[in-house]
Amino acid sequence: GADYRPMTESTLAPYLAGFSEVAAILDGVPQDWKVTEVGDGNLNLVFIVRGPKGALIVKQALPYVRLVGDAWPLPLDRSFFESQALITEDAAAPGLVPKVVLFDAMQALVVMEFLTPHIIMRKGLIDGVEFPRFAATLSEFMAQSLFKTSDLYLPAAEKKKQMAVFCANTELCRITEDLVFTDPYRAAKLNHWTSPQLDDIALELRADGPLKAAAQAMKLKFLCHAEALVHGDLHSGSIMATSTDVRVIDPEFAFFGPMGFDVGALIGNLILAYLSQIGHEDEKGGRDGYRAWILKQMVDVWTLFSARFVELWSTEGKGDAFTAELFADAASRAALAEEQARYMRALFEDTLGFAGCKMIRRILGLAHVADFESIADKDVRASGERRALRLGRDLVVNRARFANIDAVAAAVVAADAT
Ligand code: SR1
Ligand code: MG
Repeated sequence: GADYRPMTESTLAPYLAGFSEVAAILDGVPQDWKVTEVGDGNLNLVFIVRGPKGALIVKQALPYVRLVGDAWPLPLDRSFFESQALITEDAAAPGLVPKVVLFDAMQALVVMEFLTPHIIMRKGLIDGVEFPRFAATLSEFMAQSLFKTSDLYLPAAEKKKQMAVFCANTELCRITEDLVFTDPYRAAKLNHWTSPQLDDIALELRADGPLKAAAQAMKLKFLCHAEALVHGDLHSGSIMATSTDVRVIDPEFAFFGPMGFDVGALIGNLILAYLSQIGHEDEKGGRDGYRAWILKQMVDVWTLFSARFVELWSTEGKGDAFTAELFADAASRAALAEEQARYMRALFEDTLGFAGCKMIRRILGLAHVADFESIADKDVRASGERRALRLGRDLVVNRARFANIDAVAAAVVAADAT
């Protein structure tokens, strides 16, 4: 809009002074508020505002992709989708996302709860930090937020109403469609990788017919399987954690899509964290214990998520799909259990396919991850990335061949040993 202006550390406090709900949390007067811009993501401005009594986060959309610059315009309304998704997720999974204090459409800005002393989980994964509440929290978050926005829980009309809100998040979906599912497999201008170490494998994957066909099958699911409100960017940089608390942040890519896209993003990023440990060994010796912790999180998060999802379906399945009154007798309930197992198997295969796509895009596409980028020795970095590319391909192409999550864990260990 004409009145939109990107905030600065000087202009934010006077602007916020106009909102009593903000002033009530910060306390004091705007002159006392200390504002620091801390955004290091790909898209937005992020400020911490500290007052005498409390602190808040202010996240403001820029009209372009921060990572690339103003040559790549991006709609400001993504902050609306982020605020709506946070509210919907908080209703489905209370306490697992930051509370929204204020959304201002004109300034494309969300004011929300400041999480402290939380750190971005990706940073913790690089530094070898364990987060004891990770698997329990993320499995609960995904089970609740995906189930409660699906046709298994919502009346059809209500789901369609929610879909109508999020279906306008087309530009952010478009980023994913291009950057995750297409660009890594073609000569896209913004692609880059550790060169020359990965030049051969980058070209090999671009010529890999079965991989390209399988990645496009995943893209088609992303485009047309409107199963639930997905976070849309659920990697370890979208998680903030301490030793006692874990929260999910940043759902600006939210839309109604395939559930496996969230679960796969999470699992793919855990695998990237695992395979990048080779670059983060410390002087005290190896990271084997930490590798084992990461792998256990991957197994636990799938195991807990799938069990919780089926439990919610069995106890709260009041949506228009699988109409509860059809399953009143024991024989019908047994048939329902079989169908639930088939559904979870399909979701598992989607999860693996999306995980593999996410791994490949973070190594050959535009947006990389600090897990690998922070490894100074390019040979070491590329050795881990090469393993991740091979395993990513295997997950996408052979997703139907993995018997269970333990088989995936075994493949991760085998990949790391090559
Ligand atoms: C141009 S935006 C690049 C990436 O950053 C976000 O975190 C999403 O993952 C997106 O694909
Ligand atoms: Mg983000």
